Amino acid sequence: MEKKFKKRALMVICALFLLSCGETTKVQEPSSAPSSVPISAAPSPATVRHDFNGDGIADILVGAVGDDDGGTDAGAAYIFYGSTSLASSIDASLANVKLIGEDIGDQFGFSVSGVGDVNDDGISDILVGAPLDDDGAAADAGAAYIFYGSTSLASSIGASLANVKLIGGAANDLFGNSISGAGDVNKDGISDILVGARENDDGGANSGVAYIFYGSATLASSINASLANVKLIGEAAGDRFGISVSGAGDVNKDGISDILVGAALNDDGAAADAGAAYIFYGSTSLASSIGASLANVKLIGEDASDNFGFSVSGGGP
Ligand SMILES: [Ca+2]
Ligand SMILES: [Ca+2]
Ligand SMILES: [Ca+2]
Ligand SMILES: [Ca+2]
Repeated sequence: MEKKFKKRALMVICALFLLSCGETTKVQEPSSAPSSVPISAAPSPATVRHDFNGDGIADILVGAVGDDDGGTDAGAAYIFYGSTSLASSIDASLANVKLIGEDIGDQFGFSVSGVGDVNDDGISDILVGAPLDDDGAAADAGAAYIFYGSTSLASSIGASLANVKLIGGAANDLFGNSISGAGDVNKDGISDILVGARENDDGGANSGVAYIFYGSATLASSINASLANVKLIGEAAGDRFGISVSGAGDVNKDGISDILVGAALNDDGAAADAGAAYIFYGSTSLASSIGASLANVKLIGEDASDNFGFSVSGGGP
């Protein structure tokens, strides 16, 4: 166990080192940076946030990218229900629900988040990313899975049984490397979701993108990234826009939820890889494609290689 921990710590150090090596260095693959997952709270219209089994108590999610139940490194995510009598130590085998990755090497669970009630049935839902999933255009396009919360979730659920599978648009996009609830960014009364694909090339090689999918009572069971409601596109090659995403709450107090996207290798600060983070205000009339240069607010890293924006989180709904 200690050996495993040391290995993990070494991986994190290596990951941080790689990230600071500039645009010519590829950002670490998910396999070497499980600890970089931004775990962020998402706004939810429900009275109790992230209550996945509808008992009025908040629940939690934990990812395990190296779990082998679905094949080597298929990955898994665990749901533990909140309770007034949680034990001081709980083995993962005692989780209330285990969600299991589909295929070898998917790294399902690289990112996990409660996302509010995206299908408008009154119960909070669950989003899990698998950035090395290969079901999209080609290898490592990535995927993210929505599981609807329920008073009767099974104790073990394969990802192929997810209610909705969101599928990356192009090879090596790493769609699902970051995910989050978005709050209700289009103000239609239903929670929306965010999915980052930090190595998408639409704004230049590895500029990265972040997608907004609007919640709906009639989501299809499989949705390609090309059908996202809004696509936010990184400014410049190598920015890794979408390395982190989060609902931001309503930061400009106009009554609509806003969102936050990090781009840890953006170069607009003092020097290379200072990093940046962008705030996009929610609106009833968001364009379907928005370049990051049109963000409402750009937060800019201080010094070279700061990697500002590596993680982001909102302060509340
Ligand atoms: Ca609960
Ligand atoms: Ca729901
Ligand atoms: Ca909405
Ligand atoms: Ca707002």
